[in-house]
Amino acid sequence: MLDYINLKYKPKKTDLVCEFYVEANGVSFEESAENIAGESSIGTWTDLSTMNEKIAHQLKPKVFYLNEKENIIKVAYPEELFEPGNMPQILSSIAGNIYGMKILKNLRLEDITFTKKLLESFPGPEFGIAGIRKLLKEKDRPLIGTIVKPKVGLNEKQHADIAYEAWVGGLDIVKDDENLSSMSFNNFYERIRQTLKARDMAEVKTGHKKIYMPNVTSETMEMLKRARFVKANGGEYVMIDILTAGYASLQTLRNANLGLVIHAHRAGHAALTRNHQHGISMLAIAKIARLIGVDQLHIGTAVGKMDGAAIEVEAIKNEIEAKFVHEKKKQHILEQKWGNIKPVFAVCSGGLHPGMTAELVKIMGKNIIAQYGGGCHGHPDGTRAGATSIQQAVEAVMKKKSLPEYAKTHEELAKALELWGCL
Ligand code: CAP
Ligand code: MG
Repeated sequence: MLDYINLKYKPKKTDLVCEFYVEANGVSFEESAENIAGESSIGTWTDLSTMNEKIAHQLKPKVFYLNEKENIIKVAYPEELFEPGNMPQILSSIAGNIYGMKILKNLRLEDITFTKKLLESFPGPEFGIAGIRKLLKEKDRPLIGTIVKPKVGLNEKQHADIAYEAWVGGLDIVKDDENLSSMSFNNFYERIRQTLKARDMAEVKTGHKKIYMPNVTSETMEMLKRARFVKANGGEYVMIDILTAGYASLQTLRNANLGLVIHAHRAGHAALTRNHQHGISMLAIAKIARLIGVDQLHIGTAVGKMDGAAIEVEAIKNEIEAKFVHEKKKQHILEQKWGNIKPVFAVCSGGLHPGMTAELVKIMGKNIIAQYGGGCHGHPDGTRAGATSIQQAVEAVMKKKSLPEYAKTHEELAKALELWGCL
């Protein structure tokens, strides 16, 4: 073994630093740390005749922090171990083979701190929060949207009609669901044509900017073809499922520089993030996505149907004491100053209805995109009324009025609050 533990070592600016949660299996905590550092960089299970002083000296990572009580280690990796601008390579190192080692019972990559050189090797978001607010001409309030529901099953015309109802009802954004791409009953190209036409009509009718986020998730060549088609038909946005499509695919979409806002859905993230003893934290995923260049990212709601404690969800977005991250350091990953890398808009979605809006804004702040799927189309009077009830809920929050109070003079909101037991 190369003796990777050096508790006196102070990470350099040229070191990429990882924080891992570690549970050893039949070996000491120190031995597990040695193996993590080795297998994620230059080592393997035995000493090597092919190893030389130069490699060991220049590329050996250092385990500079060991906290057996809290199961935390920190490793500083020289940045030469990583190819700039290649996220799959970076993750094949620090989030690769190490998960399969028998000497570990559990392993979770909690956090990554990239170096300046690596940060600068990725473009980050093209638009970011400021660019999106400029596009929508909305400076202050949360942006509101819906997902056309049912997730799949509607044909192109039904999809476009429902989108129109949602926009005219008062929502800014309509998006496809994560599992809607190009189906036998709903062709991508035809859906885009019809839904963008519906968007134009809704803009004329309301006098407001409206956004459609078509899901271009597919094989990479086809994905680019679909994204270019969106652009050619006057679309401003695309959506991609970043985990199932993969980071290389996301890089392809971003690096194509199509001038489209990128909405990142995180379907499948919980396979990595949900078990707090194993996998990859959402915090780390958020950093990766921001660096590659998504403009908007699903981070959870804290109040809706999906798992994710308020403190954890908030920590990804806001500057707070993040209890789940060890040593209680400040985290504000999406909006943190990262050189020229723009801030990412946090998307809160999953099980939201108008009655949750005040609590959501209290936890997450106003700089969010709130999406209501069932919470819009589940309204007793249909999609348009559902959209209006959401708009009214946001209005109430902005005017600092309680939702039940505001509902006294706003029928759509009243019906939504009644349906979901908030009156
Ligand atoms: C929301 C949603 C999103 C979830 C994913 C859905 O719909 O479209 O996919 O938000 O969760 O299908 O569930 P509802 P997350 O409003 O009807 O729940 O954002 O946590 O990744
Ligand atoms: Mg969905």
